[in-house]
Amino acid sequence: MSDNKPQTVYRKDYQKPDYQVDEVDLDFDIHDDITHVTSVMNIHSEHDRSGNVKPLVLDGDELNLVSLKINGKTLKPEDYILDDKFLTIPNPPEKFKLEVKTDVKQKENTQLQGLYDSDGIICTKCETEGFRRITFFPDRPDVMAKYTTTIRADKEKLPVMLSNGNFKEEGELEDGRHYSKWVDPHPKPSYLFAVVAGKLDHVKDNFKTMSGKDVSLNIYCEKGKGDKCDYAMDSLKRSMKWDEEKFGREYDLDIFNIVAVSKFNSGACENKSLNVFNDALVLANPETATDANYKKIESVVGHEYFHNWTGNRVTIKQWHDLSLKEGFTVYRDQEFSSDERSRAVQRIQDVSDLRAGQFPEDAGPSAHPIRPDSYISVRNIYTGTVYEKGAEVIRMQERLLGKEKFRKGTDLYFKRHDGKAITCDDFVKAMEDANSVDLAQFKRWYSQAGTPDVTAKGKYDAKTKTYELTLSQKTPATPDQPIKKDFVIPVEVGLLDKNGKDMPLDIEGKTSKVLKLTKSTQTFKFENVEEPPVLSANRGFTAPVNMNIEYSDKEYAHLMAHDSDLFNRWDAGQQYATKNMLQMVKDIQKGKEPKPDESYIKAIGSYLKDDKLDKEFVAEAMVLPSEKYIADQMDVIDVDAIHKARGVMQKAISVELKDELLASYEKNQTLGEYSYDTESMGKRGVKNTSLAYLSKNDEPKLQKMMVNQYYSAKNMTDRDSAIRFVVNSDSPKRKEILDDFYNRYKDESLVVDKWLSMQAVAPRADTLDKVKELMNHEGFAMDNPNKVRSLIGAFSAGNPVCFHAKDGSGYEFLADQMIKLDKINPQVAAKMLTPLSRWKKLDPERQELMKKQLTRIINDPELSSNSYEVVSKSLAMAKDDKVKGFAKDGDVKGFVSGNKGTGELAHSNEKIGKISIVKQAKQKSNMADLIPRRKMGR
Ligand code: 0A1
Ligand code: ZN
Repeated sequence: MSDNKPQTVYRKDYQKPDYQVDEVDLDFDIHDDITHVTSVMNIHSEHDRSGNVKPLVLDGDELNLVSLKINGKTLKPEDYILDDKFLTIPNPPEKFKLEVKTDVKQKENTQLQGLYDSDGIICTKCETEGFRRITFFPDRPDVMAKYTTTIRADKEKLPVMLSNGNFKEEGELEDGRHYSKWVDPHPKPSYLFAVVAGKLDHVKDNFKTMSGKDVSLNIYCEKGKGDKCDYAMDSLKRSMKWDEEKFGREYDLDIFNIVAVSKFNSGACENKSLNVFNDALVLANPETATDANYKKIESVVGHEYFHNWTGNRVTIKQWHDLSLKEGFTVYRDQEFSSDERSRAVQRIQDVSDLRAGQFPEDAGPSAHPIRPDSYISVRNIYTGTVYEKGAEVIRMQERLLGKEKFRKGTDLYFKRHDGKAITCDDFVKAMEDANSVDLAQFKRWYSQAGTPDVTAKGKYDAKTKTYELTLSQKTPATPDQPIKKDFVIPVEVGLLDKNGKDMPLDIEGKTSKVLKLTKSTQTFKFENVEEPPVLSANRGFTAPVNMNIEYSDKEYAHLMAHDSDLFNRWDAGQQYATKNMLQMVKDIQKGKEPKPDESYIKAIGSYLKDDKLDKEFVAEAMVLPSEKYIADQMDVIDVDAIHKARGVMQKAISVELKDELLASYEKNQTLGEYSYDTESMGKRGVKNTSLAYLSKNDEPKLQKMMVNQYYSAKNMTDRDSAIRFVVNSDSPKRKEILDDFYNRYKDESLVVDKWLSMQAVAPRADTLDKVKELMNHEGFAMDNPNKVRSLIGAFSAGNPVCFHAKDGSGYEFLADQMIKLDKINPQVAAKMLTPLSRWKKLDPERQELMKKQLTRIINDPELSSNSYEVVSKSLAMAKDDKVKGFAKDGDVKGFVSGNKGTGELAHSNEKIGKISIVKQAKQKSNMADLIPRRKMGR
C-alpha cells in the first residue's frame, strides 16, 4: 500500500495551490484487463515566480506512469521525481500543457476507489482521493478545472459509455470498438469526476426546469434490473422540482444520469451530472424492497441531486470544510423528505439516527467539531458529526433567523459563491450579511465539539401566576478542548395545562416559543399562567443537546398522551421507557425480578386505540428505545441485562396489550396493490409492529400469525417483517421459511442481503456458527461490500448479545475476517472494525478479550494504514489512564498531552511502530431493533 506514512493534516496549514489546472482533456482507452488513460492538462502558475519557481507536485496512488510530456516534449526520468505518493516536476514553465499517460488495471482494484470493475460495469469512485488512482493530478477540492472526456471501448462488451457534463458525440472505431465524448462546461474539483462503461439497462424520462429548459434524465443499472428504477426516477423528478421551489435552484446541464452498481464502498457519490450509486439505494419494487428501502432511496436520490448546488457549483476549499457541503445537503434532504411525508416522523427518525450515531461520537475521545481542525485519513472525517450534526447546525440557523431570512441568506450564498471553493465561515457570513445579524457566538458550533447538556427547571408561583423557567448549559470537555464557551442554543418550549392543552405564552396567544440560551444560565419568565404547567422543551429537537428535565412518571405519561408537538410526544415515551428499562437492568443485576411500568404500557395501548393519530407516528412511538440507546446511557454496559430487560418489556406489552395489538393488526391491513404513500406505509408500520409484539407471545395461535403473514404477504415489507420475527423465534417453521425465502429470491442479490443479515442479527446461541457457514454460501462474496456489511457487519454491529459472547468468540471471528478483508478492501475493513474498537464501556473481562483481538490485528505485518489507524487509536486508549478519568470525571489534561502525539503515525506496511494516537475512530453501530429501520448510510 502506498499511504504508509500517514501525516496529520491541519486546517490551519491550508495554502492555496501553487498551480491551477484550467482544462483537462481525458482519454480512457478501456480494454479487458487494462485501461490506458491519457490526461492533457492546461496548467498555469498561481504563485509569485520572481524569487523562485515552485515545483509542480501531483498526487498519485498505485499508478503506473507510462509517459510524461510538457508542451509536447517527453520528459526524461531525470526531469521529474516519482515516489509512491507524488509526481514532482521541479521547474515547470509559467503556463504549459502537461500530458500524462498512465495504465490502470481496473479488475485488480478491489479497493473500489478510482477506476474499478463492478460485476462487469467499469466505473469510478473518486471522492475523496480516488482520482489520483486514475492519473497524476493536484487532487484537492480547490483545484477546479473544466473536463472533456473521451471513452473508447469494445462496442459489444461495453455499449454504454458515460462521463460528466453534456454528451458531445459518439462514433465507430476500428476492431469493433467505439467512442463517446463528453464535455462538462462547469469547472469542478477532481473528486467529482466520473466515468462509467458497461452493458446497462436504462430508464429515461425528462424534466422541464423553471426557466423552460429540457433535461434528459436517465437511470442505468445492470441488465435485467431496469424494471426496478421507477421509484428512483420519481424521486429524482420530485427532488428537482423541490429544489426550484424551496431554494430557487435550477438544474444546469442538458442531462442528468444516475448509474447503479452492485459493488460500492458507500451509499452514492454526487459526481457532476453522473451520480454513481450503490444499487441498494436505487433498485426497488414492491416484491423486493421494503418501505424503509423506498424511503432511503428517496432521501439519497434527493441528497445526491441537491449536491449539484451544495457541493458542486459551490464546493469546499479543503476537506476540513466537508460539513459545508454535507451538513447543508443533509439538512436539504431532510427538509425534502419532511415536505414529501410526515414532518414529525421525519424528525423522529433523523433525531434517532443522530442520537445513535453522533451523540456517542461526541461523548467519546473521537469527538471533533463539525469542522475538524485536523485529520490523518480524510476518510475518517465522514462522520455523524460532520453530516448529521452539521445538518443540525444549519437547522439551528434556520430556526434562529426564521424561514424567510434563512432563504435570503442562502440566496446570497449561492449568488456570492457560485463556481468557487469556499469555507464554512463563508456560509455563516452570507447569513449574517443578508440579514444584518451577528452570528459570532453561534459560530462556536463549528469549532467546539461535544453535546451540550441543557438543564431545564421550572418554578410556578400561584400568587403571581408566573412560571419561571431556568435553562442552563454545560458542555463536557472533549479532546483538546477542556473548556467550552457557551453556545447559542435555540430551545423551543410550550406549556401544557392539566388537560394536556397548550397554554398561551403571550398576548397573541402563541403556544410555542423559541428561547435563545446564550449564557450558562438564564431565567425566562412567563406571565398569566393560570395553573402549574407541564413543560415541553426542545420541541421538534430545536437544538442537538441532551435535555435534562426531572419528570415524574405521571408527567411523562401526560406528555405522551397530550403534547401537541409530536416529536416531544414521541420523545417523552422514549425517555420514560429508558428510565424504566435502566431500572430493570439494575434489578436484573441484583438478581431481582425486573418490573415493566404499567402506565408506560397503558400509554402505548392508548396510541393503538387512537384512530386520529398519524399511523407512522404510532409505528414509531410503539418501538422501544434500542438496546444501543440504553447501552449509551450506562457507565458500564451490561449487554445481557439490557437484552433481557428489553425482552421482558416487549413480552409484557405483548401479553398486556394482546387484544389491542390483535385489533390493530386487523385494522391496519392494507388491501389491494402495494402503494408507497404515507397512509399505507403508516398502516403497514403499525400492523407489523403489532405483529412484532404478538410474536413475543408464546400462544400457539399468535405464533402462527407470523408464519401465515410470511406465506400470504403480497409485498416485501410484510414478508420481510414476518420472516424476521420467525427467524428471531424458536418456531418449528424457522428452517422451512428461511429455505423458502432463499429459494424465492436467490436471483435477487439485494434480497439475498436481507436473508444474510436477518440470520446474522438473530440473538440465538447458534448464530455465530450459522454466520461462519454462510461465509461459504453462494450468496456471499467477500469482495462485495454489501455482502460483507449484510453478514459480518450485521453480526458485529447489530447483534450485541452474540458479538459480545462471554467467551470472546464474536471478537475472534470479527478479527479473523477483518484481517482477510483488509487485504481486499481496507476502507470497508477499517469501518467494520468499529464495534471491536469500542471496548471501553464493557466489563473488564470483555475489555481484555477485545483488546487481545485488536492486538492480534495490529500485529499483522501487512495491515493497511486505514485499519491500523482505527486499531491503534483504540489501543492507545488503553495506554492513557487519563482517558479513563475523562469518561468518569471530565479530567481532560490527559487528552491535551495525549493529542500532541497525533503528529505522525510511525507506521509502515512492513512494520508497525509506536502508537501515538489518542483519538478514537468513529463509532457507529446499529443494534437490532424490534423493527429493523436503519439502513446503510450515505
Ligand atoms: N459524498 C457522498 C458520499 C461519500 C462518502 C464517503 C466517501 O469516501 C470516504 C466518499 C463519498 C455523499 O455525501 O453522498
Ligand atoms: Zn453528501
